[in-house]
Amino acid sequence: MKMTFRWYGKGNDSVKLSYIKQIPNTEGIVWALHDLAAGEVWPMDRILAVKKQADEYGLNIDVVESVNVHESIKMGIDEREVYIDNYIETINRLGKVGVKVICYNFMPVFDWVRTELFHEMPDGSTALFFDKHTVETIKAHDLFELVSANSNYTMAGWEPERLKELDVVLATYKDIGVDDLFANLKYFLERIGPACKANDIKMAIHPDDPPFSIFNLPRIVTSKENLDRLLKLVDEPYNGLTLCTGSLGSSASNDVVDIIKTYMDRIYFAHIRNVKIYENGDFVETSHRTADGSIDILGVLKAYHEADYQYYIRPDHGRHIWDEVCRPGYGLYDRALGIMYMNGILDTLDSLKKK
Ligand code: DNO
Repeated sequence: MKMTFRWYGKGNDSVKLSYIKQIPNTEGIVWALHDLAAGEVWPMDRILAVKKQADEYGLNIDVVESVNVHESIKMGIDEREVYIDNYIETINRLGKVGVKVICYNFMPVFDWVRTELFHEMPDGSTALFFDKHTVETIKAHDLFELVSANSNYTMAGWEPERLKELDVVLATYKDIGVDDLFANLKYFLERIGPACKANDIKMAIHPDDPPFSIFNLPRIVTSKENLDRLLKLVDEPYNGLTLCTGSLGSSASNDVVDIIKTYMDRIYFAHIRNVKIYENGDFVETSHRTADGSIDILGVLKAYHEADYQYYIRPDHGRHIWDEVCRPGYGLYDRALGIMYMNGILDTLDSLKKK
């Protein structure tokens, strides 16, 4: 498997490429043009600029996270045609620089959702926190205010300009159910299929985070049953998964090790994140260590190792430690510790295999 590290781009990330290069065993960056709105065609000169920056440090740019899907595609309205054409053009351009995997999500309106970005932990670190009751009772606008109150950061997909249209968008989704969302995903995947095949690019859908409905919006990438349905929707290798342990694993009913073993051959990108789930359904993101959270990270890595997994893996959200000032969940220190934890496990498994 190939170890990677998410990087938000020059001038947009507190972590430098030179630091990423120094994390043992790290081969590539996971990148995107974060300032572009969903649906825009990615300019070739900007794609080439990222390639040049990564090349300087010998890091590959094989994985993009994300090329975001325009809301009209998720809603299945006529306007989607132009945005699907744009998506295809971006796939073709990414193919030219050798991109192998595109991570994306199909969550209506919002990407990941938390109630606190810097929740204080007993050891003095801070971490991303989800308070279930709050999300069940608060209005989406108010959650935005709550989350961004004490920091310059907000959550992905919660940019103020998008929130202006929020009421209209939420109202449109009133008539869109789970089956509609599956049908709209199928339509999208079928339309982009030829471009994916021509460029040998795998699409890796990210699970919904958290993996259940919020604000009465439908969510479909939530469980083993639904993963099964989505892989069968377009039963071809280019339709694959980003297997995020923390997203699926924040619902206690998901057995992530079993899910990984079942769909191994369609997983093109592995996100390793640990979360601790409380009895009331709240959860907090912990260090990557198995003993610190509710997810069997050791079991997860064993499953990938046993299958001789050949695709990409990365540490996911880390805590904020050692006074690092960073993007929520995406500091250098705790994610680098996460990689070393994974390296330790994988090296041990390797040596046991040789005996
Ligand atoms: C959270 C990330 C997600 C992910 C998107 C993929 O930190 O894993 O925001 O990038 O859902 O489209």
